[in-house]
Amino acid sequence: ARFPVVVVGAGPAGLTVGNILRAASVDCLVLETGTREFIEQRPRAGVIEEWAVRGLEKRGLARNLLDRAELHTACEFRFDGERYRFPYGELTGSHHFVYPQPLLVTDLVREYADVRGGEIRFGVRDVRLHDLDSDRPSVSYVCPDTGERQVVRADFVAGCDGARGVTRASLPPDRVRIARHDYGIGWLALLAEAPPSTDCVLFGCHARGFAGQMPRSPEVTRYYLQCPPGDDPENWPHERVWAELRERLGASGAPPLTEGRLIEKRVLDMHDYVVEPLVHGRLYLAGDAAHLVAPIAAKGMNLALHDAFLLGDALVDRLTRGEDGGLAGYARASLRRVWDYQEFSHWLSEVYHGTAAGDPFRAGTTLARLRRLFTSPAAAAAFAEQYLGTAARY
Ligand code: RFL
Repeated sequence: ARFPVVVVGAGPAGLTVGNILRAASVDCLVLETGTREFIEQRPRAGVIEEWAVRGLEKRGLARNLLDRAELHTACEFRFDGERYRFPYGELTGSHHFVYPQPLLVTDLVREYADVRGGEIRFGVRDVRLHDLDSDRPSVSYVCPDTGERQVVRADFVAGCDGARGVTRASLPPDRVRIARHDYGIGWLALLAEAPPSTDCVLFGCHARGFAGQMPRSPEVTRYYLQCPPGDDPENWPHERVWAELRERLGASGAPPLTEGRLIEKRVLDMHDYVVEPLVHGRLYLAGDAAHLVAPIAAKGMNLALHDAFLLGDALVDRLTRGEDGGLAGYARASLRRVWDYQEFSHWLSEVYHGTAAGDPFRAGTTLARLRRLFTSPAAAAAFAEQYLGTAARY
């Protein structure tokens, strides 16, 4: 078999690339290790920036999202026992959309496979990339039904297989630089079967550690609790989780937290990485395969969509009109936003975690950084721009 493009991975990045290609009648094949049911239910992100929604809308991929997403125009910081609402919508005229990632993935799979007639193979095993340096690369995989290895030839391979995929590992080690940052911090990521306690995102900056609330839907709310890296989720029974959330998100005048059954409990070791170059021969990396940003500022899926818009459009230009400019500029255009978001996450990490570092000096500077957001209009405007990703140019 031969396809102009083989896309490895059916997450937000891979499915968006696939949809852009199919809209231009470019044939492609998406390979995915998970089943359709699995990827349509895997809970993860929820916050999508307005420019990313407009990018999806422009490509006919935001119908359900625009019908169903909630709009967020403010977040709330809690520190020193007080609540501080940050109305970024008023400051910028821009807002966040909250739409759970599994719903977006479901929409993208349906549109790609059922509407635009794209091919996708689920449950593939042991994916390998071959001859990336040549103009005839190929991808092989073991077929789940027959157990046989299939080979697919391609003109281009899009590596969209996330943080644990194989495409990044196919780059020759002497030709890549992986810039990595470890925060030395864990986050217990929780999903509670409960409505949000407050209608907006909450950031609790507390001496006992960070706590966050991110509304996902009227029925499900995400919470985070800072914990030691590598901590065992079993150390966090229901009572301990809710006692710690109450303590760290406590503030005068705050409504009590709405408790509910915890339906997901995982420990994330907070780290970031950026792979450079993003391109090797005919392989183009996109999304978490290329760069991971810890969920500190809810940026990961937004960056995956940004890459997918750039790469999808560039592949269409190349394959339908022979224009190479988009592919040639892909890595540079992607990485500008990536590094900007990495820097912001780094900055915000100190706001979240500085008061719990056990160092009175860091606690002092962290509180100064927090207070500045609520006393300096210039600092507030800069924060809002970065939080929403609205800078005109990267
Ligand atoms: P994905 O979504 O991981 O998709 C990759 C797909 O590739 C498949 N795969 C393979 N397929 C073929 N062959 C292989 N060898 C393969 N290996 C893996 C996988 O099964 C999967 O289907 O990557 P993509 O498309 O780059 O999208 C990235 C986003 O998913 C990620 O950045 C976000 O989830 C990050 N993130 C958040 N981002 C936001 O923008 N806003 C948020 O609010 C937000 N919250 C979060 C998050 C990530 C979290 N976790 C789990 C780390 C909250 C959490 C808890």
